Amino acid sequence: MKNNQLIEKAYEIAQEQYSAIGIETTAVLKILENVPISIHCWQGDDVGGFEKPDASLSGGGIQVTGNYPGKARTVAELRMDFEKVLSLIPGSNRLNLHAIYGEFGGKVVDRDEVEAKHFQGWVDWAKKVGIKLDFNATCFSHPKADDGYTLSHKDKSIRDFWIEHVQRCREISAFFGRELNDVTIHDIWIPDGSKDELVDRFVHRSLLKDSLDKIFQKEYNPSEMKDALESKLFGIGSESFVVGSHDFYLGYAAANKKMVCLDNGHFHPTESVADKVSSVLQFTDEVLLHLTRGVRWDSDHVVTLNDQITAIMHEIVRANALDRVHLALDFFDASINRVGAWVVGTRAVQKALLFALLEPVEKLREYENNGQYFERLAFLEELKTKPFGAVWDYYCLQQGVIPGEDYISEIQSYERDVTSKRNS
Ligand code: RNT
Ligand code: ZN
Repeated sequence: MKNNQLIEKAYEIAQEQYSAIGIETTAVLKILENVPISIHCWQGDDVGGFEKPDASLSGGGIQVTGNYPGKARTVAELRMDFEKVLSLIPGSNRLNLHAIYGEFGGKVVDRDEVEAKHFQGWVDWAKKVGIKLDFNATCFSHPKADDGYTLSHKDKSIRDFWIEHVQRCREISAFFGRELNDVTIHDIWIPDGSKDELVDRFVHRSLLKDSLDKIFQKEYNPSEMKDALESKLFGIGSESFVVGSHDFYLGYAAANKKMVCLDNGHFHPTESVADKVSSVLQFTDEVLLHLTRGVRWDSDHVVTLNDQITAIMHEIVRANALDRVHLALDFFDASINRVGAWVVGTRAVQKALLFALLEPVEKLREYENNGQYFERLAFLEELKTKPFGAVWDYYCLQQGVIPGEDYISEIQSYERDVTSKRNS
């Protein structure tokens, strides 16, 4: 039997099995198809960007490891690689850009000079490819970030420089939103913090608050752009103190009607980001997630279908909050094929979401409400081995995307024909 026929046959059986527990797979696949994943551009070139001079990852509290050959060296190569990625993942997804990825025409354009025109090419391309865009200010990899502070710097001129940058990035975000007819989410993450013990915690946090107030003075139409604030627990070089902590941004977001960005690499490893969804959504309308895989620390490994990601998706679905939670990716692995890394990570998130959507929540809730806790536990265990892989394969087929592991050879040919020919 041909592979596709096998997939269809397996799906028919899976469909019946899910139907028996009250889940209609066709309806589930319709939902899945309409949940976009905001795919980060920076997996394609190790967070390098296209500034002149090169914005190499420094002064930023983030690190990329690995030197696998074939990384995108130009905007054209990055777009080409990303189009390859899009051809291998189902659904309609988004591209998440950083300010250092503009087209600066070989000129030195400092961060306080970035403009919408530097991103016109991305907008034209996005229209052509049919995707929407998200955006990020780049407050790292810059001499003015080298001593570890940006928006909370004690030197006003440095603060003002970064305020100007972020204001411009919000403007660019609104431009994306208008041009592409869909809200662009602008995420602010800053590396500010200290390697060693710090005395002036209060001062830095009040400076950050003040900078944010200035940044948000200009209001944008929420159909064009929305703001998110991303916290962190620690970084390389900011082990003892991070200005933009979770408490800080959660407070700021709740008081100022912004959303927080929860990056699941940015918490203590035993802390559950899944558990935060139902708390945060009581006080802010929406939330942005940066999905990643921290191995022992915030290591930004490629997302896989693991307990953490599955738990997050369960929480979103059980809270009926798919329209209030924005899913974005944040990992960068330079030690393996980068296009492959992108595809593995995106598909893993989509699989986790499918897994969560295939859960008969009502039945579980009924057990819970009746105090039938053994029944709840047993059912949850059984759900783990239902044939969800058959539904996933069928979904890929239906979306015109290679199902199963057959996409590996697609990436191998792309490597052979394209990326391996690039000298870095
Ligand atoms: C860093 C944050 C942030 C970055 C990107 C590149 O710790 O997670 O989201 O990874 O902006
Ligand atoms: Zn992040």
